[in-house]
Amino acid sequence: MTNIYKDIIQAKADGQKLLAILLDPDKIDLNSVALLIQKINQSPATHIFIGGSHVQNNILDELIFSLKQKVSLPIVLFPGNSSQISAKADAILFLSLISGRNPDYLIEHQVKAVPILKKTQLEIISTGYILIESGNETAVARVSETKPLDRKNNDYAMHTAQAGEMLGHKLIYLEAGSGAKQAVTYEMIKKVSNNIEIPLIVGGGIIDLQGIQKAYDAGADLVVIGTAFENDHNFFDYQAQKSTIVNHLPKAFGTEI
Ligand code: 1GP
Repeated sequence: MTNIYKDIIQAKADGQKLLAILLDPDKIDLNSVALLIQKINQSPATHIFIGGSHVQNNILDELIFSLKQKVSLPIVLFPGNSSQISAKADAILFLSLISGRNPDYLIEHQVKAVPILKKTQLEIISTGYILIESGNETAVARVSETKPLDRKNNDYAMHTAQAGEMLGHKLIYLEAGSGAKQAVTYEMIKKVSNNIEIPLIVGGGIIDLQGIQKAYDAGADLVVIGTAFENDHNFFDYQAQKSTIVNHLPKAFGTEI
């Protein structure tokens, strides 16, 4: 059994920021996985998340197997539903879509996942998942048939996160949705992170290094980058060259870029 959650807690206690690259198996060509692996290893990522709203191919096991040959980062499932579980990963964000009011995504998919999870050694990390309105309809909103929270109502987002914490979730994931036009506001990140004890993940629509840095400054403990890296595997190289703030980056970025 891995200790991924314990490590996240430790990083938070040490003030170390974390960065996950999100891989959507639907958009990955197994033939070019060598380049993907090279770019992941050159990046400042601390975790790999794997998932998507409607993963349809069945390359999940094979992809994780290939990654594990050459990448030492923890591989964490970030599933859209119970069909996206692979025993080959290290952990799973066991999500409940607490911003939504669709029982399927609050509890039904989780119940269906149990018999599958019981046959694995995956570390299960209970996560309150909060979708925030972001200027365009995202795949999560479409697939889950839920309404995102008002991006200006920081108090309601905070109360939702606090309810998630009180219910026993171990992480809160503030999500604008993959490819979001607008990321979650820094004010909202600050409000939520200042008012929960558990670590805060932030993702959706973050497309540059400044966006990552600002999310950290606002209180995000772990930032997720999906689309920007998916569109350009050199994302972190260019970003490092372009950035004038690189020397001020948190420890997660180390000296590798
Ligand atoms: C999506 O938070 C992740 O669930 C990442 O979003 O693809 O916009 O980076 P992006």
